Amino acid sequence: MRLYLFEHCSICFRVRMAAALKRLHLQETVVLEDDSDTMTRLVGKRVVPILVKDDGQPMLESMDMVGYIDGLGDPVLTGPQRSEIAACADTIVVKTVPLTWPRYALLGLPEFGTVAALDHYVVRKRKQLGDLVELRAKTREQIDALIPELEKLDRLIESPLAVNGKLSLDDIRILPLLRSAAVVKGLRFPQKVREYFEAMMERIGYQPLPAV
Ligand SMILES: N[C@@H](CCC(=O)N[C@@H](CS)C(=O)NCC(=O)O)C(=O)O
Repeated sequence: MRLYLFEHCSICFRVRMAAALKRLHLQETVVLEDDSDTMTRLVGKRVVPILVKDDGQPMLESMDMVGYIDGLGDPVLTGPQRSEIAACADTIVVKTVPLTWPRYALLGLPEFGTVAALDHYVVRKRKQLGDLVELRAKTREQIDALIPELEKLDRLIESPLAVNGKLSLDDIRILPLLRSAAVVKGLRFPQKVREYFEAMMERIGYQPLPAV
């Protein structure tokens, strides 16, 4: 199986996380940000993640990929899900985007491995969100807006090794968002969020991305 991804992409990280929890090796291809041709050739549009199964069939939806991977052998994502966690994930995404999108461009990630790829990202994100430097200058307010959402999550976390006490799809919803938020230097996770982030990243064998 081969996963096409961007290193910074939290949705791609869902799939990598599921594979790591299953101790299943995924071949990975990091697509250059401006390499729309590779994505279009595989699935007819510009999107990642793309999981190409061993039979050559591509999958397009990350949660389907997670379900597919978890269904190989004994499933591990068998715990209960809570609607409060999904709701929390939805608000955390909204509050982290203005912090994380302007920073990914600074991290030297492989999808930005050429000047053209990096500029392609900056131009696209500027159209969607505004000037990235101006956004970074608003870091303090953006962190202040995010903290209450992380505190809500903090109150919901049941164990450092599973947000609901037993691994579930909610962990797949939450951990990739924390990995993204952790690129923000100066953002301090509340205690249970920090313990969960550190324990889960260690469990799946991933280092956090650099923080800037
Ligand atoms: N429904 C898809 C959504 C995937 C998605 O939104 N991917 C983003 C990742 S950055 C994307 O490909 N955006 C288009 C782009 O970067 O041009 C899934 O969950 O797998």
